[in-house]
Amino acid sequence: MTLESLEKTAAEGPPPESPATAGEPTLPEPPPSAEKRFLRYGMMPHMLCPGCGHGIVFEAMLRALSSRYEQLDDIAFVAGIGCSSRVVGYVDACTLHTTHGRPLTFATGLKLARPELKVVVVTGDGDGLSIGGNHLIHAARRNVDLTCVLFNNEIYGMTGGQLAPTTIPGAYTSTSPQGNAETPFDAARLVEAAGATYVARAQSYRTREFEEVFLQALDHRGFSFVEVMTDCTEYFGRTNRLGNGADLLFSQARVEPAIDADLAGRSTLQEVPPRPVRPVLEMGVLHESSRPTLDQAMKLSGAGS
Ligand SMILES: Cc1ncc(C[n+]2csc(CCOP(=O)(O)OP(=O)(O)O)c2C)c(N)n1
Ligand code: SF4
Ligand SMILES: [Mg+2]
Repeated sequence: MTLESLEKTAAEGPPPESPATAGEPTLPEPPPSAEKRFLRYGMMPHMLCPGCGHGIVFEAMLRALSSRYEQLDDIAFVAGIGCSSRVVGYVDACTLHTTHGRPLTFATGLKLARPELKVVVVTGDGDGLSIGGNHLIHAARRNVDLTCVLFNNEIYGMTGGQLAPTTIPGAYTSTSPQGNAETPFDAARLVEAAGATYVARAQSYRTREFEEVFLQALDHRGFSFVEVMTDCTEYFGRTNRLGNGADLLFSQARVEPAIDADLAGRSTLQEVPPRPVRPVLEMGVLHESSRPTLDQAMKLSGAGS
């Protein structure tokens, strides 16, 4: 159903009763919610699995954008390849679906050529930290004036659940059938050390906080990075027997000691099996600083003239 037809239905009210439903109460379809204004209806249905954390984060992104913008004509969304990267195709804005691991290179060129655009890169932990890891640290080092949102589901979702550089120790994946023996990256701290001037971490479990740091990142001048913990129900969840999408969200909450204590007494909470153990992660704004952006530094050196 298109946005226009939704609006038309909402304005006209319910269709006439058919004999089968005669007598039953019918309600008009609700008007589209604010964040749905920015959906590309022609791209529906989307390809995300039921319960996938990426959908929760994507909806939160749209909600944050709709709280700030009437239209998205001055924002360009750039993504690589992966289930996370795929979501930019569903935003009604300027979008660029690039090659695996390279969204930051396309985005850097775009920002230098069209400085008036706000550029937002959406990447995954495989896209941004494996094949694209080198581009990520250099974009941070150069302080390119853009926002990068990295959806970290600790696995390669799109290609069948392979080990990623973010997979937690002990986790089973299709390429670590004995359990992961490697030490994962701390994406946020890596990017901070490389020179990013705004770094935050959020969870799909608490979307309001994600929306807040996402908007702050958009306002920041320089390389802003938001790592958002999400869950792949199909591969990470099933392979590690962590339950369904809701169970996975609870397991995210339990890496925060304060929330864990609050949830521990609730009988509805399904116990998370002991392996793999999710590490306690710092959330919120982890770093904020200011220094010349790549375009400013180029102008100062005469390279950009
Ligand atoms: C050059 C190249 N190598 C490998 C692939 C296969 N590939 C596509 S997506 C992907 C991993 C994506 O993982 P991530 O970025 O974490 O996204 P997720 O699906 O987990 O959201 C891989 C290896 C590719 N498309 N191109
Ligand atoms: S494979 Fe995993 S990451 Fe990809 S859409 Fe399904 S649940 Fe989400
Ligand atoms: Mg991933």
